[in-house]
Amino acid sequence: MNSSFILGKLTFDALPFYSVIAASGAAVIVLGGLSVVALITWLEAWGTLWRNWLTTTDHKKIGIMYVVLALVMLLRGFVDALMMRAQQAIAMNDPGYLTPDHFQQIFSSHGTIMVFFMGMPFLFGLMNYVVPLQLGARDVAFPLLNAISFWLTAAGAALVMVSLVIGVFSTGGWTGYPPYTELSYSPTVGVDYWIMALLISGVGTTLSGINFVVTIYKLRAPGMKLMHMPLFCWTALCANLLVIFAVPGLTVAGGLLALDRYLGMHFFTNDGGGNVMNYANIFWIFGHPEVYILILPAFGIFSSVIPTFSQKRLFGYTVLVYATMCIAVLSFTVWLHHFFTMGADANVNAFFGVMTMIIAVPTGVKVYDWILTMFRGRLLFDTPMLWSLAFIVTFVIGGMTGVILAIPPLDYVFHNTLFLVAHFHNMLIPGMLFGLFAGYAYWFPKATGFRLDEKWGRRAFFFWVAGFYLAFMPLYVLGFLGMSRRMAYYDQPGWQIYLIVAAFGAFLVLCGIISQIVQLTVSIRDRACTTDFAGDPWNAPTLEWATSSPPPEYNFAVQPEVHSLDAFRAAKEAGCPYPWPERYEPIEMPRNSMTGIALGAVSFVLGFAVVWHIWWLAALGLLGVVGTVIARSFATDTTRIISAEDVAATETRWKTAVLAARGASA
Ligand code: HEM
Ligand SMILES: [Cu+2]
Repeated sequence: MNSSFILGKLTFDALPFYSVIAASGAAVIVLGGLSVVALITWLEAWGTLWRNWLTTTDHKKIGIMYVVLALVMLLRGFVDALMMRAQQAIAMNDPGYLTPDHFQQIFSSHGTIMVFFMGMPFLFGLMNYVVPLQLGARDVAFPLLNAISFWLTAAGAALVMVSLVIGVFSTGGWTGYPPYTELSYSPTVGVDYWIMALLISGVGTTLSGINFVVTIYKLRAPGMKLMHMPLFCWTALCANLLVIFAVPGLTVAGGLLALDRYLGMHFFTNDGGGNVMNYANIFWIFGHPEVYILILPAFGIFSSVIPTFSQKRLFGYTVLVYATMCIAVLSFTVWLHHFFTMGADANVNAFFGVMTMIIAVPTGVKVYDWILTMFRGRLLFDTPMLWSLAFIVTFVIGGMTGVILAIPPLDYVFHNTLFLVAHFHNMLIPGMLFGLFAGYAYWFPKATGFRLDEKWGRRAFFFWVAGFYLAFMPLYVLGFLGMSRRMAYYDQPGWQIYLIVAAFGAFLVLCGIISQIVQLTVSIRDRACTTDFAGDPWNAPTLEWATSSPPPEYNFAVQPEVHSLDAFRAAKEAGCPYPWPERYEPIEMPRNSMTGIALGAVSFVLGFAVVWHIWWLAALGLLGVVGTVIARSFATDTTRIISAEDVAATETRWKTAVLAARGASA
């Protein structure tokens, strides 16, 4: 491709007018973006948005922004999934409605979005909101860095979205394996978009990992030992340690691939002295821990939800903590099971097969602990609990299919078939997404002060679970019938019926997602009836419930003292859940800052310019990154004081509400 100085490789051809489908996708993104902008302008909300959200350094608001980003990306990733399911349902001896190239872009963006721009932001959103509250802390250790991490993640997500309108996305799958993703086989900008999106968001994620580990080690309430932490904090700690050690692997793999593509190096080209197996190893040393980064925090959520809605204590807390640590460590010992068939020695394969199966042991222990927590409990079937129950059953099925894949000779048969696709969706949807939904419903009243509508929540739940089974169980059969993954069309009549059932399942999931959108709307409409300012709607044991809903900016006026596990329950049992100090102290909080959003913006410009080889713009973008950091280093007035009177006023308003709520229930 020719490139000019001004626009690099960017030409009019980059716009998606070559295909109706691509053009409609682009139109949805552009019109969606424009209508959001129009709506904000119409509401005259730019000022509020800027002051209260875009420049915030409050971990709770950053958490909410992460969740919003994740939900938007869930919609995008799901539309991709629906398109693939529709294509495969009709593509029997028929080209269907998607070209093969377009189909490849769709599965690549689907996988990339679901893992990096839906799952990760969703769980970082929940961790952001909840972990400091559960620790009894005022904020995370580095609030500004937290904002920067969020905006870098958003910049990566924006690059993926922009690829829909300007240019193309990668066709190399979510793993981006060379040699296919080398310049000679993938000459378009698609792979470059993929690399830049992952590099930029990867930096954000790594910084976040450091931030959370430091927060958990350093900012626990006075008296709170590590073994007093709620399990969600433990899983967050382990997941973030994995982030620190694993995500740089992705950055290295992506960075080296970029050097191959941009500077003609040969890290991964076999005929140039490189080796593609280096990529497979580096990628999966990241990639396998990544699935535990996604799943461990969800385990933490289930460990909060199940005891609360069984009205019992969590069974086997200590065991669960050690099981979490075991899983975290073991997750680094199994990466080679992702390429059993790529020519390693039989003993090497056997070793990694056994290591893989060993992870089932601590995981199984956890499942027993959850079941024993429910045993003889008085179960309440609110939606967070429903998600947890569906998780336990479905996840066990997925785990068993994982053991099948961990046996190298069987993997020789099943790898690259839809059996594998069925397996990992069977782990990730109940194991991660249902956990995220459970957490969303569980902590929603904390974040907003009112509950989610239960009726629509149940409808969403039933559609999702039925949809999941119909969409993915047929894929196990298709795997047995030998259907490879990533096929745009096929000529085996026996397969089609299963693909039609799977498409119907995806349609049910769509109904589930629509129910969730309705649920949110209805809940906001009816919020007057479900308001819970007092803060403890589920009678829960942990500290995030010991403050108002939503919590004040400073979380706790008086830092709680902790002497045991389940600190808030202990305080309730001792009869003094809410401290009433004689007088309040002024509280110092970080000021807002535009550094985060500015760094996100210039990183986006840098990424976009590099994708299109617009070198002058890339230089400006880089200058912007360095300049923003330097500019920030001159800021001195970075904190502000909330006066003791303001704290007292806020606290009195809340305590009055607590007393009123108690009076109402007594
Ligand atoms: C909720 C409904 C979902 C549906 C209907 C769905 C459907 C699909 C389909 C049809 C494929 C392509 C299969 C093939 O290779 O032929 C796929 C691939 C994939 N999906 Fe999903 N998916 C869903 C949710 C998710 C979620 C929640 C995640 C992750 C968190 C996820 C991660 C992936 C990944 C990583 C791939 C592989 C992409 C690749 O081949 O590079 N999916 N999915
Ligand atoms: Cu793995």
